[in-house]
Amino acid sequence: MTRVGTDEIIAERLAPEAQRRLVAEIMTCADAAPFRTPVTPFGMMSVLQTNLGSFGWTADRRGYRYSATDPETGRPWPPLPKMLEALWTRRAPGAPPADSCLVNLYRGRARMGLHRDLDEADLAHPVVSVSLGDEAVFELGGPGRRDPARRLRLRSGDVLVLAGPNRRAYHGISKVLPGTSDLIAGGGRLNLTLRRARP
Ligand code: MD3
Ligand code: FE
Repeated sequence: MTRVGTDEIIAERLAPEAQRRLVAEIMTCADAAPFRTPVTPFGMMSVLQTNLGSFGWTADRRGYRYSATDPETGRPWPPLPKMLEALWTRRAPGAPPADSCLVNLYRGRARMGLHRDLDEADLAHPVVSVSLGDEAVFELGGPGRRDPARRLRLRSGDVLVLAGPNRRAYHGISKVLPGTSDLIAGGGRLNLTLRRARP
């Protein structure tokens, strides 16, 4: 059986100074597009979310979609910080520019159940994710809900690239380990997912 090595998913770890700059930029953006608790057809999520970039992932009791405006404010999402544009170009060479960054904030016992990300127009483009703050247990399975999952510890600054078969894999965050980082004021974990949502 062939197993993909961890190095093929975790591409790099950002330096502490870069992590601090990123958190400051994200929190400033969140003043204009505040974090909210998403409600989905399946109930309330435990993470807080907002978005950056041309399109943001939004949910309500009827379903999910990418939207050019924040349904809470009616305004466009804050622009993608230059740092994140550069990270996308470095880690997704050849793909069109990222047009979306979903920001997940895990506080307390927040987690994210197993799911797949299939709302983007072209699943051939990778997803690039950045973990910041407290460590998390990440589960990465296969294309079927019951496929065996690998369990990876994500640490602050880890940059993941999900491409190829992993792009369609079930995945989730089974727990966040409180007190493992002091990067985020008040504790918790931030996750940024950079994507090309539109064709
Ligand atoms: C694997 N976020 O926002 S990041 C999500 O830590 C999401 O907040 C998690 O799953 C988090 O949809 C996991 C790593 C990640 C992101 C996107 C993926 C893994 C992925 C898309 C496809 C496959
Ligand atoms: Fe996901």
